[in-house]
Amino acid sequence: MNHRSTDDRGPVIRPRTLLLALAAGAALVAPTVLVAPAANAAASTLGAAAAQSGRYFGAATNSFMLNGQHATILNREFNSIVAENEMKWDATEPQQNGFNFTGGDRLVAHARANGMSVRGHALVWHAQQPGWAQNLSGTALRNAMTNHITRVAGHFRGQIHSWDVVNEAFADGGGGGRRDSNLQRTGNDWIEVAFRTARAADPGAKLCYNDYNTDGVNAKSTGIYNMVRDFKSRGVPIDCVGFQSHLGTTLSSDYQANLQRFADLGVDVQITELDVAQGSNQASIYERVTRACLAVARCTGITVWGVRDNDSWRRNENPLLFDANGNKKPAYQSVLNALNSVSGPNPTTPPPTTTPPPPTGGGCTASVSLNSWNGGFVATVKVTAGNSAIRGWTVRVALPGGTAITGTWNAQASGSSGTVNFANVGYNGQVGAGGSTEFGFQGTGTGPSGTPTCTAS
Ligand code: G2I
Repeated sequence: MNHRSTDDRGPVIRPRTLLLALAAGAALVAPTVLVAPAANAAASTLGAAAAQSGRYFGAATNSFMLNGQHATILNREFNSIVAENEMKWDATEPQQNGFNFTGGDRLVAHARANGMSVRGHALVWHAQQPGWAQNLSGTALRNAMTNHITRVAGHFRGQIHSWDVVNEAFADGGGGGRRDSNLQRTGNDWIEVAFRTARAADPGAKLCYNDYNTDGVNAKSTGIYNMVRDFKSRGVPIDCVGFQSHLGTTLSSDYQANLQRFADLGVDVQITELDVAQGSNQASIYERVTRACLAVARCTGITVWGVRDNDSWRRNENPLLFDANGNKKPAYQSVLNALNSVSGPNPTTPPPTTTPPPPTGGGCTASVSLNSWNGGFVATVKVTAGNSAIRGWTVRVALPGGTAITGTWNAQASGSSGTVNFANVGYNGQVGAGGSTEFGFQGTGTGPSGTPTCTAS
């Protein structure tokens, strides 16, 4: 299917326009201008070309760059933007609980005014933390992290198509393990807590894990792969993985295969910070990355990390698609051609299932597993159907005095303290005989103790 939007078809006089022109008495000197566009007319900008297969093509920018030639190219070529720096922790929360959304808001407003979508970058990261957070540890840092995510993702709620919830948490080198950081030292579960908190704050955004040096099957990408697989199996809300793709003069031959293995776990993949060192291979590496994304149905878009070479954090490597004078480079043409060579597959979510609802009946049980620290907790509740399928469930949980729920995922809570009923949401009420599903909630104070009761419908 061709999803090309009308704005890339060039000036075409359509029959209706022609009739109106005639009715208005306009002179019609050249009726042959009534030419339909070729079915496979090439799009002339990156964004329009990517949109032919339902993908976005974005660029990193900064609010102070939204003028002159940078803005002209940005608005013409791209249909998505990401804040290069202005949505990071140091920029958005310079004092603890003192938030500044000026730059981020300007970027979102610019995107809206120009019909672009916005990626969010990045809620939590070991780098670019404000000084006050760098000096925190343990529970104080954990609580600061969840507060930061809640406030920032909450502020931009509904305006961000994908958030980099956690950035660069894995170590380089051969081990495939986590990077040491103040966040990692709060406990290995910090990443899943971050994702759960982000889901509660902006349920409509795709939630991504984002990292670099993951441009093929290697120890680091495999460590991340194992984490994503684990998250999916336990119902931790992760929707996408970002591959930064800050590339040199070579590209791993299994770049596409690596994207595909993540997609096969049931997450979207996105190329999030693409730039490629200038050299004889620049255009071909850009092209191969683009073709790899197009070949993976769940690769939903590409973002380049800047517009012109002189805008880049690697400016002495001239790694972008436009030179310092704003001219299109050979790499630009290779990307555009690649995007135009494919009109599908469209990134899709799996087709809706047509399985008939199971019959009413059968009971259920629920069990809680708790991650708690001094002052807060995350509870994961497993709901298991008895020996017949169920159509819905309600789990009743008694919370100790002083405990308050601050976020719930995969369930609807009746309140935030005391005895709380959690009911299934639309997509997880049906559970087959002996099958199970998970929901969770987090809060301040002490987590629930004892076994909750489960009622099936
Ligand atoms: O390092 C390249 C990227 C790797 N992945 C995560 C990205 O967030 C990261 O972007 C870069 C920006 O391109 C730089 O512009 O992140 C750097 C660190 O946050 C950014 O550099 C910083 C400078 O180091 C600071 O001195 C400066 O105050 O930009 C800041 C704001 O201009």
